[in-house]
Amino acid sequence: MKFKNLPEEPPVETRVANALSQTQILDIHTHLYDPAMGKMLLWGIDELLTYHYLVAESFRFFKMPYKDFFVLEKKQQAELIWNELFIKHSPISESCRGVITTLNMLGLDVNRRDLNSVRKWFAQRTVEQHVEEVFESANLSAAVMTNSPFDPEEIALWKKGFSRDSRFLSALRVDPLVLEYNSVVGFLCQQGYDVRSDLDQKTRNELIRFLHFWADTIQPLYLMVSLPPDFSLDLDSEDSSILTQVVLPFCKTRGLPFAIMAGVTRSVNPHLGLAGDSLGCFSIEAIEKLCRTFPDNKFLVTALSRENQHHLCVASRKFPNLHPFGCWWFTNIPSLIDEISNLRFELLGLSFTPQHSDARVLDQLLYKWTHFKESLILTLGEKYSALEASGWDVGDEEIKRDLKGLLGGEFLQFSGRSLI
Ligand code: FIX
Ligand code: ZN
Repeated sequence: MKFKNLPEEPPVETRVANALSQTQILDIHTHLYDPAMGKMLLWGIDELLTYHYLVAESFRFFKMPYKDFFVLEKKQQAELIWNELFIKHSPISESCRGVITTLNMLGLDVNRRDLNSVRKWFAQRTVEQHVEEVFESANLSAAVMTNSPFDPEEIALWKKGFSRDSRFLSALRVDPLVLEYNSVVGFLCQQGYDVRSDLDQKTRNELIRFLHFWADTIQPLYLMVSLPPDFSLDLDSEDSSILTQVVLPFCKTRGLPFAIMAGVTRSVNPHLGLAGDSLGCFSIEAIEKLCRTFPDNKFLVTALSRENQHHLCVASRKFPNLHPFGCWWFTNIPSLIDEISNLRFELLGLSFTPQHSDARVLDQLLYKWTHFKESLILTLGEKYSALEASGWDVGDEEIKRDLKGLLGGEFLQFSGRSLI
């Protein structure tokens, strides 16, 4: 008797990698901007090299006073960073390797160690061409911007109006309102809102009118804030009054999720500017209380400290109105991405969004997503292998379905939006 030779199925990691290469990503949090917003959209080698992650790492080696560095032109800063982190040392940190992955994906020869030839290459490109190539190569369908209604440059652009690029979606960032209300009262009055320091009914209504105006103008997918570790979410605390009396009621009315990026301590070293922020443990108990007290609100939450990750997963098991997302900033390193994704897969299955890029420079989409995919192929591959060992065959279409959910679909579902 003859047996038909069944073709051997490729290893599950290969099947995940194949499915991944066919899955478009919705990047749910970046600091990128619609190209129509002009110079707000950063791209190119000098922006890549002066990313605040690399500035912080350079000062581990630099011997110069902080201010001598910050007064320099961006090009000169980039040269100092390139020499220190790429020429005098091997660029093994995650952010340094990111520059190498990025340049390589753009087809540049990094082994020449020649910054000027890289600069020349970028100088010949247009932003339109670059957006096209980066989105295609990273396989992104869209990226969510971080839009501030308190930034004069942005306000002017939105008020003037522009034709939007559908690949750039928006999110309304309300940090100054939530964290330092008193310091924006004057600004809000100038903008025509009749508000006072006191949160009386009139002021609350006016703040809600302000939020409606911005939601109508930019059509955000969600509202958002980054909170310090010691921020109190208690209902009767002064800290949370704007959040609980203005922002959450507004989000509920508009059906918009509220995103909390929890645990950033701003400016622990003020000399370093944007690179000077650190982290602390946030109270996940407070997040649980928020989800319990506001069951009609939806919360997207990411946490900066490693210690918060397990509790955040457990909290998400308890509250369907809580959606954990991303490996943010200091957790966006391979060892922690593996660890956090494993925790989430094991405790939540597929009901979360494992990553966002937080890209500040367009080109960073290339490395941030490539490095994340390297991890996902292994972590998810391992979960499927274990499942197969338990007797459940996983089909290729099922893998595709799951990846679609992880890379944007679950977020859209949670937000009450249709799949794109
Ligand atoms: O609050 C945020 O959105 C943070 O992501 C930024 O403030 C931070 O500077 C950053 O770029 C982290 O990746
Ligand atoms: Zn961010």
